[in-house]
Amino acid sequence: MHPTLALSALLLVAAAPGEPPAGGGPADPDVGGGRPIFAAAPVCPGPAAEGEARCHSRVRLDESAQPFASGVPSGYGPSDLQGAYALPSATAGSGQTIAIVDAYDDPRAESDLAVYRAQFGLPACTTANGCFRKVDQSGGTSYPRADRGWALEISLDVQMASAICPNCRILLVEASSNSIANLAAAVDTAARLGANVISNSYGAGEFSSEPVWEGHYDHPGVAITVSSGDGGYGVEFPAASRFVTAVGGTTLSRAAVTTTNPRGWTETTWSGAGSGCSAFIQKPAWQGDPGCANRTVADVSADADPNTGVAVYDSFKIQGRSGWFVVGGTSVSAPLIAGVYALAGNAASVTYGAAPYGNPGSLFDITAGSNGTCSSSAAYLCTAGSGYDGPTGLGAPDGTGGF
Ligand SMILES: [Ca+2]
Repeated sequence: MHPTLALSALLLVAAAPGEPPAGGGPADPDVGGGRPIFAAAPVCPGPAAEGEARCHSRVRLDESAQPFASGVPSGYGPSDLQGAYALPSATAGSGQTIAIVDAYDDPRAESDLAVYRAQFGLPACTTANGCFRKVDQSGGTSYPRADRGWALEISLDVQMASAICPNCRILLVEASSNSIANLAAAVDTAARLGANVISNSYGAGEFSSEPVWEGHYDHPGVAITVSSGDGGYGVEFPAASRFVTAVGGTTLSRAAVTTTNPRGWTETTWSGAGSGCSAFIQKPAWQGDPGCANRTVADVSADADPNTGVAVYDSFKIQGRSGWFVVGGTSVSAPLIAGVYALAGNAASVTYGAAPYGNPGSLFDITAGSNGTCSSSAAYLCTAGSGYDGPTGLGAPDGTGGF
C-alpha cells in the first residue's frame, strides 16, 4: 500500500455521506445512557483488485478525521474480552501455537507486542524466550517491505491472540503482498511450521477461480479462522472456504449483571460484518441452513464493531499517529476466535469448522441486528435471529466448549 493511497482511503471514508460525525475520541461506550457513535475508517485501502485481499480492520477516528491515538489504552483489553466470553485464559493454552497470516512487514510487531503485554500484565512473548517468531511466507527471514496499514493490522492480530491466549506461542507469517496467491502460500507455511491454529484477517471479493486456491486452506488438524469482511452483507474469500471457520462480527456492550443477564454483557449483530451464500464453493456437510445450496458465511462471531473496539498498541506510525488505537472490524473477531480454538486445544481432532455446529449450546446466540438487505425468502442470511444466522453464525463463545 502506498501511503498516499491510505490517506485518500481514510479521508474518503471519513467524509462519506451518512458517516456519523467523529465523537471526540474514545469514551466509555455506556456513558450517558446511549452509545456514542464514532467515525472509523478502513486501515487498508480498497476495494482490492480481483484476487487481492484487503485487511478487515477499521480504526476509530478523532475530530479531525485522523486515526485516534492516545498514550493510554481505551478500547477493550484482555480482561474485558476474557470475561465477556467466559474464557479460561489464565490456565489453558500452554503448548499451543497461533499463527497470524498477514501481508507485508510490521518492523515493530515484536516490540509493540511487548508494550501491549506489559500494559495488561501478560507474560512476555519474545523471540528470545521462544514465544514469538516472525517469518516470511517461505519460512525464512527475508521479510517483505513494510506497510503502515497492514502493520496496524498485524499489531491488532498478534495482540488479540495474546489477549485471549496469553500462554500460547505466536508465529507471525508475513506474505510478500496482499495477493491471495501470496497469502495462501503463507498459510501453507504456517501449517508446515507447526501452527495449531491459523488466523486470517483479510479477504477478497469472490472470484470464479477461488476454488483453485481453497486447497491452501485445507490443513486437517489445524483450525483456521478467517474474518467474514467489513462491508456488510456479502461474501468474501477465503472466508467462503469449506475448510475454515468463517468469523462474523458483533457489537459487544457492557450491561448490568441481572438475573436475566447474568453475563453482564449484551451482544448484537455488527452492521459491517460480511455474510451470505457463496457463489462458487459447495456446502460443507455440517451446514444445514435452508436458504443457500452452497457454503454459507459465517460460522461463529465475536466483537468487531469499532464503537465497541479493542485497544491496540502500534508505534509504526499510521497517518503520523502512534500509540494506543481503538480498532474494530472482523479483524478483531478472527484472531479472537483463533485464541479460543487454542484455549480449547482440540484442533488436532476437530473437522475444519464443524465443531461449533455440534455444540451450539456452548455459544451465546446472537438474536438481534442486521448487516444489510437480502432476499425475504432467506432473511437469516443478513438478519440475526434465534439459532443460526449469516452475520453471526451460531453465535459467540461462551467458554471453549464450542471449539
Ligand atoms: Ca442467532
